[in-house]
Amino acid sequence: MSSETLAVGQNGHASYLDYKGKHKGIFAWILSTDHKRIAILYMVALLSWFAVGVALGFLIRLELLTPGPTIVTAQTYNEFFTLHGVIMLFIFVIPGIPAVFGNFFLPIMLGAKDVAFPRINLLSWYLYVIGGILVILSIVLPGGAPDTGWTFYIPYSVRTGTNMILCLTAVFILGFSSILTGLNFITTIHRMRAPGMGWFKMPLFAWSLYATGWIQVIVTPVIGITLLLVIIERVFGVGLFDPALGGDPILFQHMFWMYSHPAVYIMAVPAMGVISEIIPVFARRTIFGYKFIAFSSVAIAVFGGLVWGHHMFVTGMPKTALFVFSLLTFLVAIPSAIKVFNWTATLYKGSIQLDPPMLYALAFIFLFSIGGLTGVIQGALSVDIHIHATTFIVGHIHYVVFGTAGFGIFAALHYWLPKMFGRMYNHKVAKTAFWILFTGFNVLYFPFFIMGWLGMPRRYYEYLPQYTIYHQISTVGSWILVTGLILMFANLIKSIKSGEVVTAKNIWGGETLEWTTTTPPSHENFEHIPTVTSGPYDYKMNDEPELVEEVN
Ligand code: HEM
Ligand SMILES: [Cu+2]
Repeated sequence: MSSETLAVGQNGHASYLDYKGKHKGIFAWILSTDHKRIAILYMVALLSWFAVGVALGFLIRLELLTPGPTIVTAQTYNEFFTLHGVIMLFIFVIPGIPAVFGNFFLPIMLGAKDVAFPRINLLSWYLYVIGGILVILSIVLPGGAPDTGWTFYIPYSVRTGTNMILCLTAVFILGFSSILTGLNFITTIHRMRAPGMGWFKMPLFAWSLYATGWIQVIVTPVIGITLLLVIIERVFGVGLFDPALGGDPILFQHMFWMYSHPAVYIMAVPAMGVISEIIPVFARRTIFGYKFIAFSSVAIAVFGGLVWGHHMFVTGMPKTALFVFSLLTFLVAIPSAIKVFNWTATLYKGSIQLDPPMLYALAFIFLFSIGGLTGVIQGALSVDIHIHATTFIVGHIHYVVFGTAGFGIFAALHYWLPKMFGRMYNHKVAKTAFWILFTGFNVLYFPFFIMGWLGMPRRYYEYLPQYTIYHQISTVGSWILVTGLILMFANLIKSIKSGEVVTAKNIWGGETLEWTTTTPPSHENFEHIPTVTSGPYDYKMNDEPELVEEVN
């Protein structure tokens, strides 16, 4: 950090970036228990992994440019899509928003000095890093990178000779990191809200982390145990899942999806929380239906735990089970639709400002709607039998996961990064990058729906010539998308180094507590713990942000 960045807070305390504790240099960061520093540690690690994941996605698309072999062998292709899925899901979007923005802003938004268990918080980060290192080892050690797909389906995951144990252990450890973060946030929300901040005066981002925390704590142990059992089966040859040993492969699928469906909400609900913060600020209106948004997070957490069977419609489940899982899947769409309705109602008659965070928030609503509606299509039994294991599903995955958690992270970066570092990015570049990214996204992923509908299987290295046109459009889309990503990150990184200094506390004109602290916040967040008297979005129409001029 240059000395300029280390703006001394208006209350005379040094900012958290500048704070001098017991340790020096890098140790002042990797041994810090300050939630804000831990958030930055997570951010650096997460975004580096994202770059790796994107590179793999880019290579997968390059391979699919022509119907036959293009750049790699079939085995390498299998490793690519496995690692791409494992990295993007378990290392990028699942920890994503809670680990970075939850850590940084939850305590501040509640008027607290830190999370409930700061040391456990640091431990979560270490577990996260260890999990990541194990994934790297599984790639580079002899034996070869995992090639089962991110779902680790039995029996192949028991029989393949690749480094499965390392990879499974990695996901197991990453799960612990996730559980500890969830536990920490639940306790923080219960115990550390500022005086006056009742449950319904809590920002919606806090509600979303609360619901997410419970999902993390309840369902993550299920995947932990499941993967442990696969390891035991591989090492000792006990027949738990592999039919050749007398096991039941369908049991594995049940256990896997009992976690992995709710995991979608571990990714999406915090992103919905971010969007619920951004929309009222840039529409200059009180959020419509606060309680509906808050409770729909909880409803999603509850119903999301009951629908895992929709991943298994073709496994020969009893008809009653098929019917019940399909019905519940339709029901879970309701709380999601409630959120979309409330965001839209907030926008209606608002005075909308299309600053970069708002552009990402609006894109989120659009992409999430496509992802959600295609999910309802897949939830219909007869249709799913036709499109199961086609690229239609991969299209849906990307709209739902990348479109929500990914765009949620981008929205949050543009909204909160200036607060975190006290420097503003270039708005024109940010908007240009957004449009390139948004165009690339749709050109890349929309063809997945069409060719999947026509029968193109997912995870295939080669394809019949009639699919060529869709694959080529999609690959061109990946080039556009990656251009947008590079531009977006270059702009943000440049801003941290040399962007215009921002000292205003309330950069966008928000009403939540993080906008009452200095920019960047001081080590202890607040000089005095605030007493909360009004709701989080009591929007006064004539409130103006302190920094309104465009920074170019
Ligand atoms: C947040 C970002 C992303 C997430 C969470 C994500 C997640 C995933 C997951 C879970 C799969 C596995 C699907 C399966 O099991 O069949 C997958 C496949 C794929 N991803 Fe991504 N992805 C992301 C970004 C990208 C990017 C940036 C690209 C391209 C530049 C990309 C291209 C692909 C392709 C082409 C496949 C299909 C592989 C195949 O079916 O053979 N993804 N992605
Ligand atoms: Cu699901």
